[in-house]
Amino acid sequence: DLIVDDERTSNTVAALKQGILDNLFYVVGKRVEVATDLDHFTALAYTVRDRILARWLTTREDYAKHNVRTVYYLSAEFLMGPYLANNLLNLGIEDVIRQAVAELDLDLNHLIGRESEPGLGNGGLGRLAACYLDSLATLGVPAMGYGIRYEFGMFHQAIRDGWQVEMTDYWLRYGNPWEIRRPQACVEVGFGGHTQSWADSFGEYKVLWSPNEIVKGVPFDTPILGYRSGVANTLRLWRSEANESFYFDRFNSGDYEGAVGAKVFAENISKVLYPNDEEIRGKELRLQQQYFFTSCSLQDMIRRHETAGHSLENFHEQCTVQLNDTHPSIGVAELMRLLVDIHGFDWDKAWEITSHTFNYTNHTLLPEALERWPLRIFGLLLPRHLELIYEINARFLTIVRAKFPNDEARVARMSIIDEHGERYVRMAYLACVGSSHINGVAKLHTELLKSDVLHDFYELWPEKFINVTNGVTPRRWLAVSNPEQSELMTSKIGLGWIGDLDQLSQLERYAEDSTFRSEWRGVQHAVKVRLAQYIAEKTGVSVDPSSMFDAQVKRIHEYKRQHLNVLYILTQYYRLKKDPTLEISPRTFLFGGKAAPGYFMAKLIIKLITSVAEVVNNDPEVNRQLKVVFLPDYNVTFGQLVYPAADLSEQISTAGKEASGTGNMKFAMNGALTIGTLDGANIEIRDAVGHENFFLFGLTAAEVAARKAAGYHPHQIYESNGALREVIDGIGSGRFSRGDGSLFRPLVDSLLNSDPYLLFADYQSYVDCQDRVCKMYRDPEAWSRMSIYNAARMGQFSSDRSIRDYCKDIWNITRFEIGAGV
Ligand code: 26Q
Repeated sequence: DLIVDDERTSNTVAALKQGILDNLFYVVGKRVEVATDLDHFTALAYTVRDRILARWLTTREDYAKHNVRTVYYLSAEFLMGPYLANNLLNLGIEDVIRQAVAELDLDLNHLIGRESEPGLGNGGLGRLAACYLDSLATLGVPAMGYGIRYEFGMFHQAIRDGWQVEMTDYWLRYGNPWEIRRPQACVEVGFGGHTQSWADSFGEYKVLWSPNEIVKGVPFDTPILGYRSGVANTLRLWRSEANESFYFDRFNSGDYEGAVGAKVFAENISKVLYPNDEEIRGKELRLQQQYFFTSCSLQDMIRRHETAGHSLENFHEQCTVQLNDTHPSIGVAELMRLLVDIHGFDWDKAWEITSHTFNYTNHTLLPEALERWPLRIFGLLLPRHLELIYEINARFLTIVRAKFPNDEARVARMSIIDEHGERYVRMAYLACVGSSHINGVAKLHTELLKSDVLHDFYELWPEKFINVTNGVTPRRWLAVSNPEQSELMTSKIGLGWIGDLDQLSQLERYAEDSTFRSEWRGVQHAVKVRLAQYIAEKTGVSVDPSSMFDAQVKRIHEYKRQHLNVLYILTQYYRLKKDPTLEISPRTFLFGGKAAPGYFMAKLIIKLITSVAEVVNNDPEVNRQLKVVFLPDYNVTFGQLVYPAADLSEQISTAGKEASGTGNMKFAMNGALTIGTLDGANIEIRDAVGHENFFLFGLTAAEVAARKAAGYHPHQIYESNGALREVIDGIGSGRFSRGDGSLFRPLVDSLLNSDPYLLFADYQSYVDCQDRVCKMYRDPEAWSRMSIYNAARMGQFSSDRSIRDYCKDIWNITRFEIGAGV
């Protein structure tokens, strides 16, 4: 036998150096003398990949031996972030690599910084998928992520004249050393056309779908390492390409335009990630993307299942599919099509398999964000699926009528087809009907799904609903991003916390140890210096690392209320203008986040932040106590810099609007204190860290609903609160926009007239709470104590816990024998 994992891939410094030089020469094709940083990064990445391959292939064989269920995580987004540092940690070769690289006169941190991140996601939902892949591999769960290999990921954001400008993200420009193209595993996906039905010779009803276009899906695989588990799972992303025979048929028959058109159609599908814009409805390409990757993935699963020698009848026993929101929910109809039309199953058996295969995770409470597709568009693109959905719906509504007789209003409310006015397919309802389990992503969110958004479905199938609170991976978000704090923690409690975050509780006793607290502050300061340098380089603004770092980084959205944060900044600004001798804790307000390109109000909020920053930072009367920084192009890489450096984490959404939040967890793990509302996972974080270690303000979700029901009048609050009035008048008058009183009018008018996210109702409570924060920061001992308790009590917010919950409550996976301890 040929041994591939031999001395060529051993982890001695000498072998690693040789590996880097070999890869530089044979793969990158450069001599050392002319190699750039990027060449060195690429050679290093290949050297690391060489050390992943053996376990990647072995993992597959091990899973096959154990014959356990496989989890397929279907997601339109995977926001992976850079791989190199994470792979080094998970392999356990960071130290030897650092030395090997140093002996080649290179700097590892510098090379790590050369990697451009695959930003194939918008925000929380895509990043959650990435954290879950990390935990699945760490726990040794047989799992595969399926998604789209977008050629252009999330746009890059620049700030010009204070406004957001979008630029394309060509992340593949210099190649991607982590992926392997697998052209032999390609599949075909049809679009458009028509259906024909007939009775076959046995009198059975048959349907043939003849699509107009056939597109090829080509998989690109990336290994996903577990943390020291010996496991490497796979992320399989599909790229759409022209189907050659389909293309040449047209070409040869003289239909040149048709041939070129087909090629353009095919290659367009995986071209670009959609930002989660306000008005997405009717974007046909988005539906094409969703069907494309879902169909590719299901066909691939069936092929793998059959190749392993299993019968399709047992599909749901071997495979479980998690739908990351409704984006892949067309899979319910697609699996029915594959089973009934292609594999000849009868309806009932096919439905048994399908409905036991899928599970659906919901990520939103905003009714306007629930995905629905106009019937006309849907029927033109997927005529067969629409027929199947009608049939699924008819049978489903029979069940509704049986359980709730004489309640046609309920039937209309629950129908998968929305028949009020223009007709739509309601994707969340399709997902609910086709899934065994439906889960929310935090306790409050799941309760609100049951009582509100999906209440009718809860009444029909209460047993389907469960909660799985989100989590984040402590590997990337602590061990990789915050080496300073990690080292200090490890020096006291050992390394075990990285694979078992509950062990952080052993830090609790150090909260009362003043020596440790002072070490804790030393670490925090060092990390802040690191961020301050970066800010100076990127923006030219100098910030004081001993000021409080107050951070709000997340997508810009009215419900997340970045503008409430601004109202507080301006409140402080006016207080200082009136009394320059006022003693407050110097604070640096850090903002980061992208606005959807078509979301005008979000873009105006960015302009407001940058405008306020310009005034505040240049006013010598206040700029020793207040600094405001908007950091352009917030992404995973920058997140890794900012979470560790924050003293205060802003989690200030209107209660009942943020499904969970995950940045809240990343901050708290890194020792930041939270100022937050009782929303999403904030509630569980506060219960975990202790109410005395959390700055709470604002209305509860129930109070928000009651205020709205009673008739909410923001103008009355404006009239009766002098400080608020001064701030709003300042913004409205042009004081922060060089005298232009019209610039922020839409924002001010929206607040005064409707204020849909209740900023005014929460304003005073927020200001009072911020004043408590200020006071507390002046007592470093008390602050550090609270900070340590926060970090020490975050164990349950590891994505390892979330994945264990999914295994137990949804996927019915009870054995973890592959990874553990290998
Ligand atoms: C839908 C249709 C067409 C185009 C885009 C979209 C689209 C894309 C992305 C809709 C939504 C998203 C992303 C949603 C998201 O990130 N939700 C967040 O999910 C997190 C993980 O569960 C939660 O923590 C956040 O509370 C939730 O806002």
